[in-house]
Amino acid sequence: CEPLPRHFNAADHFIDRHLKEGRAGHLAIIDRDGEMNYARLAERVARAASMYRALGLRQEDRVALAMSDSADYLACFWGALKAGVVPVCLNTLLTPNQYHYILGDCRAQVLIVEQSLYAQFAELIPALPNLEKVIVVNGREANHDTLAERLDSASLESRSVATTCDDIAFWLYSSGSTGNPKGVPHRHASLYWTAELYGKGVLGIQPHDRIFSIAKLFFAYGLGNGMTFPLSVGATAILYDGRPTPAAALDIMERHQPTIFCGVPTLYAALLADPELAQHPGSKALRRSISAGEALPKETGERWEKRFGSPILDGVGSTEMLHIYLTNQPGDVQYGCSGRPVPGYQVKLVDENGDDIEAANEIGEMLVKGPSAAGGYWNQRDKSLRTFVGEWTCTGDKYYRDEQGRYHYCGRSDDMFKSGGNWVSPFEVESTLMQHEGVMEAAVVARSDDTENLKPAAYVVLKAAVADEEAFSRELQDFVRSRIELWKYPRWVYFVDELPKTATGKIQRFKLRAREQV
Ligand code: 3SK
Repeated sequence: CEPLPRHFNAADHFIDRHLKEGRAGHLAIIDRDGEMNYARLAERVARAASMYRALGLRQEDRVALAMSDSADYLACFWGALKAGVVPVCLNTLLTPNQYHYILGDCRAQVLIVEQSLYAQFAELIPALPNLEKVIVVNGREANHDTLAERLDSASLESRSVATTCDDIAFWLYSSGSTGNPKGVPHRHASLYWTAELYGKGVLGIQPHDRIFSIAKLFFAYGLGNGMTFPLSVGATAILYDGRPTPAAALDIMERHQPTIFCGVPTLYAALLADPELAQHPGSKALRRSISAGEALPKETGERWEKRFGSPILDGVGSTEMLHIYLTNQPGDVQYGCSGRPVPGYQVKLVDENGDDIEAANEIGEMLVKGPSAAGGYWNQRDKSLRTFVGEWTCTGDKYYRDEQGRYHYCGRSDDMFKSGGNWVSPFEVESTLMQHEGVMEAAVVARSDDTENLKPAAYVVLKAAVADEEAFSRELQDFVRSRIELWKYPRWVYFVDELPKTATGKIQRFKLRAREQV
């Protein structure tokens, strides 16, 4: 990778550059309020930058954004970077307790909050010693200013603060499966690198593309897909501020004809299970679909490709690495595996002693190295030391590499277990269960049998109810037994309506492990 110049402000690159390079009239955003071109977006960003200065925020001060995906979000995010202020992007699905923790942890001085979310914050606001000002978006609450008033009365700030490429640009919070979320500060340069290496390098994004991301902008996956990738080339971001249901996704596909669709496995599966999809025209312009968050079941990829004519590129990323670093690539898709490293990133596998695994087909923990890695967690020395080891970031995922150099997911390091001395990858059992036509989703965990030995137990969401659950669970057990090694078949099968998941859609197996019986 060519190094970036020392002085680099990402707002110059992603926003103002388009005016200098003749793309002022290109369509930047389609959102709840209509369309906005790059000239208008740059103006809103400039006004937001002066709004922050007028609020008394200085370089490196933090502003918390609890906002829906919209042009207002982009104005507040990029205006902050332009002013050297650091936005902390809040997940809009959290509880007041979680917001209390995060706002205390990041010490934001200003909170910009969507009116529809205000009730979650109302009682916390007086109890946060660092919070000086609240601005409400898309409505009015108490005696707080509204974003519209603030932006309309702000002057046009054309200069960006002279940040360096290594200055912290923004924070995300990584939810993890247990404990409090961890603040992950990211650099200005990291935004540039994810867009160059994955957005351009893998997706081949072009100025005429229209991108629609099911994942919201406050997720690392959504931030790249729905914001930095389109803005890196002067393309169009289709932003949706509602719940990302299959019906909403279909409606947006039809109305706005995205060329690139960024989904997650559960949504792809739900779309394919939706009887409306069979008749639905979807987007005729679709040329790329991508998936991350969880491993994409093979059948989902195959069925989607058959239905829409273009493959799903399944990839793996993390909040710590900011976006995808391992992926299937156009022309090199093998469903059921995570593909190869994105050019510009390196991955390696290590054994329990931390020694590199060179041999093919041996399972080890995956570490990744690349220019978009965070430097550590905020205020969490022990967790940072365990995760960020020199130039490498530990992923907590177990993988093996096949003879062709493709990486195959085996499960979270914490989820793998030994049964009778043999390794069980819950992911492998789940993938096998999902090959059964009646199964929508499955999660597998270890459970002790009468002899205190660990055996696989499966929690299964069915596509449709079955008349005889006992007979069907035997059918599923036989199905798995006939496809993978004998010790891996689930000794217990529980039918559930849904699986416990994090806000990012990752299955919380620890919650299932804690259950005695469903
Ligand atoms: O969960 C993922 O796979 C992911 C992908 C891209 C960016 C961020 C994340 C967490």
